Amino acid sequence: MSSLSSVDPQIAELVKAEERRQADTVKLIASENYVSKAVLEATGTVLTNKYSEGYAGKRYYEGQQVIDQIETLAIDRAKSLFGVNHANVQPYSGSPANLAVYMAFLNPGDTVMGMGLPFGGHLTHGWSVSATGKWFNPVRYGVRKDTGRVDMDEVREIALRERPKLIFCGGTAIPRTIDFPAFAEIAREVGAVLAADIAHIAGLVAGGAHPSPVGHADVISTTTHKTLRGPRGAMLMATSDEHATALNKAVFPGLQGGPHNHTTAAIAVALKEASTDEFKAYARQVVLNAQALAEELKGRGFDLVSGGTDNHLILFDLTPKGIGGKPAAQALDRAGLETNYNTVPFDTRKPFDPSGIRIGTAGVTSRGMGVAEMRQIGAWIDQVVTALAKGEDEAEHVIGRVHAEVLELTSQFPAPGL
Ligand code: DSN
Repeated sequence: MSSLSSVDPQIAELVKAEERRQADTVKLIASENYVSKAVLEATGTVLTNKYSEGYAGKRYYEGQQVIDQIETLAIDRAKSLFGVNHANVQPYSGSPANLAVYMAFLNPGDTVMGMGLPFGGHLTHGWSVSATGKWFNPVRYGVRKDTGRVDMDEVREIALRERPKLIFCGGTAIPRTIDFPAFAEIAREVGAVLAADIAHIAGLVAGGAHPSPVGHADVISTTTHKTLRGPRGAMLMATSDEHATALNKAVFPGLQGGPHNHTTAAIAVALKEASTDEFKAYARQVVLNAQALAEELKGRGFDLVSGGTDNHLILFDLTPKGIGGKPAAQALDRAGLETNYNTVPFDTRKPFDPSGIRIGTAGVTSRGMGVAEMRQIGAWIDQVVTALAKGEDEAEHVIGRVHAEVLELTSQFPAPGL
């Protein structure tokens, strides 16, 4: 970063500080990962200088000789990796991608059905504070209180009653396998478009560690930076060509201007990386690690939503431990264990001070950590949380000790790209 250091040493120092922080921390945020050096390099290229409104072969600016090739490569790699006929790699991120799905299929006021935010859905699946909940008519499904899992009979009942035009499955805090065929059957029965939001599990789907929505969902929306381990970006895909034009038009000119070409190139690189056997092994290990960590936490008396996990994500309720999710997440962060506080289904507390914590294993698995390290991390989480429940003084001592041990562990597992 020699140019950055001389032009803007302040920003250069802050970037270095963030790099150090990421290296020294056990990243357990379920939606984050570490991209490869190749992905980082692609994002920092001259492609950022170019405007390319439109699509390959039909742009509104000249000079697309190279950009067209890059975007076509990204599209072809997405189609081949996920086994779809159509891919659009231009959405800036997950929320704009989902908004494009509304733009393609709905008119303002139409009914959309999605998982409620407190149950693990996403804001853009029709939650009240989102434009999607204000401009459309949202109806919601959740999970059963006794199982912590989606009840497909209940989903069907709501769909038959409310007749949504669009149904979202998937979300941000779902530790269990999404039953795409069952959602597809319900969508067909009520004549709705089914959108599978696989943002969290895209890498697992690509690596064969979670069933694919291809052949079931009409549209598949995903970010590219979570388990898929690409740059911050998103894609919209469709099994068939039927909806290709509507989706493309919704992204541009419906919602966006010029695509971020440097991101498109980095998405292409990430998709190439995700098509390797090494990535398949990574995806399997992400799940094995999450299951080992879940078992460790369960054995230590943690209340896991749905009792465990089928994917990369674990959600637990700290109510039985006698503290809230926020103070626990803050204490864990001071110990070098980075998580986020999260609502749990039927939470009686507010989203900014909820009962739960959400963790995931995509980042730690990218560093090469395995089951033994997951057990250690589970023990640390328990030690910090238990100490915090006893009071701040007790906690400070334990946090200091755990932090020193975390630094020792992270030094043995260098993160990709750093
Ligand atoms: N912010 C993402 C997550 O953490 O799951 C969803 O948008």
